[in-house]
Amino acid sequence: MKAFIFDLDGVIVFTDKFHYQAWKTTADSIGVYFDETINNRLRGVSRAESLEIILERHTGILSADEKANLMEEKNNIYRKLLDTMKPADVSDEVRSVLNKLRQMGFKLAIGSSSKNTVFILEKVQLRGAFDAISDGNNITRSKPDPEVFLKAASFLGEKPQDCVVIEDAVAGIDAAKAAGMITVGIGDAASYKKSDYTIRSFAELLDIELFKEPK
Ligand code: B16
Ligand code: MG
Repeated sequence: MKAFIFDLDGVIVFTDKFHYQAWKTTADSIGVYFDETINNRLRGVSRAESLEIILERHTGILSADEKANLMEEKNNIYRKLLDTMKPADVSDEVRSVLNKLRQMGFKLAIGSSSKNTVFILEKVQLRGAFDAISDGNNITRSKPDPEVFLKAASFLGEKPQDCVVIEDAVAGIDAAKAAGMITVGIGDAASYKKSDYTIRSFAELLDIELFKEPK
């Protein structure tokens, strides 16, 4: 293994509560029912696809402009919430594991669907922890398509088969497998059968026997 590619939301930081608040306000503004169960379906899914999931409960038809306005409204609310983030929002455990992996000589990258990746990393002072960032701004197809992870490997100058992906979303594990990478599931993805390895805490990443055959 030469490199580790980390998903952002649900792995390094936990911004799902902010996504929820922002989508809830936006859904309320057009009278569409939205709750935390529906919010769980938005994990790892792009902004545009998230809106389509929310609009499953909308009776009328919205134009492309109306949808773009709703996404902008949601993102403005979300960015205000992200603006409250600070370095303490990343655990010492996460920082310590990233430092240890780097000391061991591994390259580190982010592979996220979010277009707010750099903003978030700067707020929590982790921008410098990664050698490359592949995110929602450099892809045309979102997870489960492998594009975001293949671009991350390419930015790092590594072959896909030499990369390990750490993901919390089922769509993210599918994307990493489609890219030919080794997968580590955490959170929701810890119980997903396509995860080659599962971890219950971030620190367990250092205990995985990555050089043995996966289960
Ligand atoms: P944005 P990840 C994903 O981040 C989130 O899990 C998902 O809920 C969100 O819709 C998506 O980013 C797009 O985010 O609106 O900021 O571009 O898990 O891929 O790091
Ligand atoms: Mg995620």
